[in-house]
Amino acid sequence: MNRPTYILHYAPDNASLVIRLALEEIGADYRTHLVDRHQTQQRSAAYLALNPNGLIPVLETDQGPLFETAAVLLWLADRHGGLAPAPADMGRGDFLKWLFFLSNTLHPALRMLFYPVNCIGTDPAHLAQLARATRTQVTRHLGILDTRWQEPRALGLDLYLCALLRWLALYPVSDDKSWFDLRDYPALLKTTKALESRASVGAAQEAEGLGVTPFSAPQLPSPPEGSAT
Ligand SMILES: N[C@@H](CCC(=O)N[C@@H](CS)C(=O)NCC(=O)O)C(=O)O
Repeated sequence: MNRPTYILHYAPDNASLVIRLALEEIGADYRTHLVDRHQTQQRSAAYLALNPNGLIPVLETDQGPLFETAAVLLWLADRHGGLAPAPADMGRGDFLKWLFFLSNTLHPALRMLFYPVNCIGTDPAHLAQLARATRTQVTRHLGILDTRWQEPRALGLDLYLCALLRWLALYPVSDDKSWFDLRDYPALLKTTKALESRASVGAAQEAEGLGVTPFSAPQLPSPPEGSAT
C-alpha cells in the first residue's frame, strides 16, 4: 500500500482540527494518528521527536514534520491553493496579517484561559486576576474581528477562526462562560454558520464527534476515539 502524502497527528477538538479541515478542503491524501491525551502522549519521546514543543498538531510531510497550526495552514495553502490568496495576489497581505493575528494574539490568549497554571502558577488570586484580564483582552479582540469579518475573508482564516470560537465556547469545561456569547458578534456568528455547510466540516464532525452545529452552537465532543483534553 502507498504511504499517504500526509500524516496528521491529532487529538479530537484540538488545534489539529484546523489542519484536518484544511486537508479536507484541499482534498489531500492523508491519514491520521491519534495522540492520546489521557496518556499525555504529546510529551512522549516519539512525539517530541516530531514536535519538541510537545504540542498538537504535527503534520508529517515530504519536507519532514511540520508544527505550529498557522505555519502548517500557510504551507498547505501555498502548496495546494484554495485556502488563501497566492503570494502575488491582491489580498495576500490582508490574509497574512489576520492569520498572524489569530495565531500570535488570539490563540495564545485562549491558551492563557485553558492552561493558566503554565503562565502564573496555582495561587487562586493570581489565577482569577489572569482570567479577568484575559477575558477582557479576548472580548476586545473579538470586537475587532467582528468588524473586520463584515467582508468575507480567505477560507483558511475562517477555518482557524471558527475553531478558536468553538473552543472559547467550550473550554475549560469547568469555567463560567457567561462572559462569551457568539451572538454578540453577528459577523462571526454568520461566518460559523456558513462554514458549517461545507463538506470538510461534515468530515471533521464525523471523525471527531463534534456534534450538529460545531461552530455556531457547539457542544462538547463525543469522539469515536481519544479525548479532547
Ligand atoms: N502554538 C501551537 C499551539 C497548539 C496547542 O495549543 N495545542 C494544544 C491542543 S489545542 C496542546 O497541544 N495541548 C497539550 C499541552 O499543552 O500539553 C500551535 O499553533 O500549534
